[in-house]
Amino acid sequence: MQLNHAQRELTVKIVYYGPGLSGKTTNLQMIHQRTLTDVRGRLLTVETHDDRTLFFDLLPVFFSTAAGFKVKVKLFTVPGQVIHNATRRVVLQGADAVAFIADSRRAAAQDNNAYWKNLQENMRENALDPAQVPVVIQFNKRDLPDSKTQEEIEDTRKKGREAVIGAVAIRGEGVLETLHAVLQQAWRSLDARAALQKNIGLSEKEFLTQVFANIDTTGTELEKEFPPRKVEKA
Ligand SMILES: Nc1nc2c(ncn2[C@@H]2O[C@H](COP(=O)(O)OP(=O)(O)OP(=O)(O)O)[C@@H](O)[C@H]2O)c(=O)[nH]1
Ligand SMILES: [Mg+2]
Repeated sequence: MQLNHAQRELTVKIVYYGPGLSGKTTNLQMIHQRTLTDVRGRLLTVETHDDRTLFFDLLPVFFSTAAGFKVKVKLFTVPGQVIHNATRRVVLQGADAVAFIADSRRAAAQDNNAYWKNLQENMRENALDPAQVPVVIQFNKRDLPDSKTQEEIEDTRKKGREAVIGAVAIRGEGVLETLHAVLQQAWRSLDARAALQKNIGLSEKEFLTQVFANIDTTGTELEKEFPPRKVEKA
């Protein structure tokens, strides 16, 4: 988090983390597609020749609070390929919360576990306390054969303290739900540390409502709580 009182600006950083090809970039692309053009920044992507992220994807969303603070939400993804660990570590610096995108196929379990460990290591390398930085887990690619059953996902949810969300990111399913969960956790953690409500008058409800006022929630679980406005096509 960067809180600049003089400029009345708050920047919240969310990092999408996980193994190669788990669907991190796809999550950001889906969010970008559904975000109003006047508040969204560019989706910057650096791809290698085979479409995999070499550097990172960054998608900023902006709004102003009732109390006159400018809020920037920055969403980053890390490159999942094993050789890019140094880049993963750099991108993770200063993360306020993490969305861990796992591939829900059983065959991917080992990879998921390895990257979960890698996340903890890189948090420590960045002086982030894994116990302090909230993580939301998304089990993506639920459309593919051999993916975990709903029951197995429930089991994971019961075992850990993280929120767990099933998704089919290519169809946009579970994508905004994951974003909502990770932003809610981020707000709560920042409020505990920096008293956002007290210091800048930003409540959890205003934070989430402002973000999702700019995102088309049609057909998602968020539709009722954050009714979509008409979205102009980009
Ligand atoms: N079947 C299926 N394919 C998906 C889903 N989500 C993403 N994909 C595909 O999986 C491939 C990898 O997706 P990316 O979003 O590029 O994965 P990534 O995690 O950003 O990969 P790296 O940047 O290399 O770490 C692409 O071909 C996507 O279209 C899904 O829910 N189901
Ligand atoms: Mg990527």
